[in-house]
Amino acid sequence: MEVIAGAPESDPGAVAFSAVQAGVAREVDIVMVDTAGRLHTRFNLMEELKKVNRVVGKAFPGAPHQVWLVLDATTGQNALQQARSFKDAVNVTGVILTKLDSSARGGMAFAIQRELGLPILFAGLGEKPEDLTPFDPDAFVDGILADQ
Ligand SMILES: Nc1nc2c(ncn2[C@@H]2O[C@H](COP(=O)(O)OP(=O)(O)OP(=O)(O)O)[C@@H](O)[C@H]2O)c(=O)[nH]1
Ligand SMILES: [Mg+2]
Repeated sequence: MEVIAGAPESDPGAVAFSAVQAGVAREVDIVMVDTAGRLHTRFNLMEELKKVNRVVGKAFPGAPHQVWLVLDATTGQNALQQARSFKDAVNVTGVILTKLDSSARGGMAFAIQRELGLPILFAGLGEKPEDLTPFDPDAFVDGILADQ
């Protein structure tokens, strides 16, 4: 895996653009753009995110093919409002729900699906890389019922 990073303070859109260009030139299968977390209420940062989304499509028509939103399960109900804003801004296609290990609020998984119509792709169950696991809805529901 190769990492393309910009200098500190460089424009995230420009970094994403050159990363996708490099990916096309090197004929890689996947380019992942990891954006910094931000509050959905910060106008400028949301505009910056939209720009990243736009420019990767200029570097490779049709990109981004997927947009994943990482949500912290300990955030509770407020996470839904956040998710709505991100979905409106950059057409989110899927969710990664982290910190399910430290939260009794797994109920958010149902709300994400019901109110946003977005699939949960991965669940975070701890701090190690292997704790990020494909989300298994059946096992998740069984786990909740077993806790009662
Ligand atoms: N217990 C637990 N800790 C997690 C989980 N996911 C992430 N963390 C921890 O949360 C902290 C922040 O994780 P990051 O992956 O840096 O979060 P991020 O969303 O990339 O943050 P920014 O890039 O700063 O926006 C780290 O200490 C992680 O180890 C999880 O599922 N469970
Ligand atoms: Mg990060």
